[in-house]
Amino acid sequence: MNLNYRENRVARLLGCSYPLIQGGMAWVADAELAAAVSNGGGLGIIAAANMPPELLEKELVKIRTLTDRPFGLNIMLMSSTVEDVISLAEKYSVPIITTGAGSPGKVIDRLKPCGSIVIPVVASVAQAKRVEKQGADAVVAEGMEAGGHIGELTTMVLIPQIADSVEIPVVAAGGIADGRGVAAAFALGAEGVQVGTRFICSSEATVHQSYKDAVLSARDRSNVITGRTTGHPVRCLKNKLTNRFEELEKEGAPIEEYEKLGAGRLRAAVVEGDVEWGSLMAGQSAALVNDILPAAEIIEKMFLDAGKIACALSAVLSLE
Ligand code: TUI
Repeated sequence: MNLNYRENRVARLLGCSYPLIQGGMAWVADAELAAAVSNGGGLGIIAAANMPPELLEKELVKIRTLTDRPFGLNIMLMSSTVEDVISLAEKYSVPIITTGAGSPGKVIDRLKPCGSIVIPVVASVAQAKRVEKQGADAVVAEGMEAGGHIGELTTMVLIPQIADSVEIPVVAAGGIADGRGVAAAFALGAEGVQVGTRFICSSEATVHQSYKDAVLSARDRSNVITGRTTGHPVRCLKNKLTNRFEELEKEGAPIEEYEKLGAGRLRAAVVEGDVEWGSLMAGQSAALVNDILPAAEIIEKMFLDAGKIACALSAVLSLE
């Protein structure tokens, strides 16, 4: 399919056919998924998360055997291994870096001189303005519909405010899982989208089948945010683990108790398929995900549908 994205700043910046970035989902976003997204015309992302550096290095070597297209690395700034991750990004000349969960100044300073494009994920106008000043090439504006660690604003109100506040391109994230979301994001002022949850249910995601099934059966109110009281709000699918977190929050339990309960829980969900006591990070868009498809088909359908919506809207919204 040939879509006219040559005029799009995000597709040009990424060197991709489509202005789409795959979310840097911890444990989910490995070389297999990232390569499938990149081969499908989007930007595949490997999530460094808290991965031991030697494992991350294997993923960086592996992706080059699976695709020759551009790919990215997501650096989770709260991780204790950030320094090692930056060194690996340098060593393997990773073309594109996204960051999350913190201020990316150090990453921009170290990796831009090596030729990497740096695109921080932010959740407020102030953060977007700050990263632009620090030298970011674009920004992912993530609404609280997203899965995992989130801010407080919805995609609907965050995207237009950030689009009005910065000159660099804005990529919308949070709640986008189909062509309707893509069209809405562009209507709000974004020039690209970041999509996470939808790709949990791609054929190439190596996620445990039970995790995929949990996303497939999610409904409108299947999500919950825990950790507001500890300052680290995280959106997951409801299960025994989130119920226990909520109890701890009501009791005002000490932070060590949360940490003990949460340790290793995301890996348990993704790798072992523990859907009761694992951390099933997923966005509100899980309710929109009803099938497992190859990543390339997901991307192609999203943009085909978005284009149809844009045409239909231009007829409906044009003045007489
Ligand atoms: O980072 C994410 N999502 C994540 S990270 C993650 S791993 C984790 N697990 C448990 C607790 C916490 C993290 C799971 N999901 N999304 C991008 C994102 N970044 N959302 C919000 C932010 C953010 C927050 C603060 C960006 C910048 C920021 O800056 C703080 C500052 O000092 O400016």
